[in-house]
Amino acid sequence: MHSAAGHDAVAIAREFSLSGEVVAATPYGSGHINDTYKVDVKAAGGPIRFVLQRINHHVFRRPDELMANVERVCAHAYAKLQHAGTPDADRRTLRLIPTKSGRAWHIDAAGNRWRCYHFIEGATGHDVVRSPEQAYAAAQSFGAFQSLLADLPGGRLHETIPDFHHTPSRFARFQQALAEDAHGRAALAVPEIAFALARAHEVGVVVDALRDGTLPERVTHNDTKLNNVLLDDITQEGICVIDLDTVMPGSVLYDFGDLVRTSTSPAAEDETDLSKVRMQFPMFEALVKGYLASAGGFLTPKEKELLPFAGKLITFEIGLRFLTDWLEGDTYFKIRRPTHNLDRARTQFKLVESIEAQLPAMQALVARP
Ligand code: ADP
Ligand code: GN1
Ligand code: MG
Repeated sequence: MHSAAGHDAVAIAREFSLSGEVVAATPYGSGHINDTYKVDVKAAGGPIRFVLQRINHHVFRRPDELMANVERVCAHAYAKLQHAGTPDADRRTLRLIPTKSGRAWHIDAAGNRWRCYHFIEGATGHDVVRSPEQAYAAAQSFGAFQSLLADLPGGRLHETIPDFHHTPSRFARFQQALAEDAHGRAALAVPEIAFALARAHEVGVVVDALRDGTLPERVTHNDTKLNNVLLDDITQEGICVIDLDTVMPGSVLYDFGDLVRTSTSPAAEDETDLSKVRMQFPMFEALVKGYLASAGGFLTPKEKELLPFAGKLITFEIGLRFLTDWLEGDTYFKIRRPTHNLDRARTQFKLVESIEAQLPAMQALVARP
């Protein structure tokens, strides 16, 4: 079976050691970057499922370094969970399935890199938050993930996308796209462009502090959107952090911030009715509680103090990236309609406004002993 993208995912799946007969491979999930397939396998003990992914090598220019990171992260996390006697360690971290020739990933004839994971059953990644309990669970999981990787051996991880969360570089790229206006689209985004330009002075807060040492570098996830943690379908507990492509050195503030971006508004990331977009304080409260429950032990006072601002900063950064991609002609994020990236940018900026209006209250909450 060939997918819409033209890949024979069944044939690729058969390259991996899947202990049974591959019967189908179906496009799966709502990620913006990689191609993900659910693989159905007929095994002796009954049907089992796997996840097969093609790494987007236009986004990840050094896919072999990326896979080396993922291999190290999965192995370390799994070993620690097992060592701690975690009863369901198999569901608590991604585990790579090797290829039939014993490699951690497969390279097809066209040079695409493919990997295969065990399927985490009975858990779901949500695009929109539905309850403070979900927000708590997501934040607790990402804090636990950071904690698990704090003692990762083997030296610094590769930077899979250099300057990924360097907000000033993202701003400079936006300015360049605006100056070029290669597709004549700037005229259609006048208020959004003005909104972005008015916030130039704030973009350096985290990277400046990382550079002068007032914030520490840690192993972070860097893409902590709500749908990158699977929550148990019955208990809603955080089960497994996924999407490990951007795990690399960074600031925990961008991790916490992306939880604020994706887990406080009742609207989808691409909602076009902006009246629905807002930062809901009870969700923020739950995020702080969940995050401090697992990360509170290692955060510095400055990291803690900047948690609310981080929510605003990354929502602005991702809004800028969507706006830049719109100006550049939609070359980066997958889109499903012509104005998709502009719609996404508008939603992010509306959320930035809502966070700005509530920032003093958010800061007061975090400052409480
Ligand atoms: P992308 O980088 O495109 O966002 P992800 O790694 O987040 O790709 O995977 C896309 C979707 O596939 C996720 O949102 C999740 O729903 C699903 N998924 C990924 N890995 C697994 C897994 N091991 N078990 C179950 N579902 C998974
Ligand atoms: C992309 O891969 P996915 O869909 O989880 C993007 C993130 C953005 C996010 C916006 C490697 O994440 O940085 O925050 O879209 N990933 C990459 O939804 O650029
Ligand atoms: Mg994802």
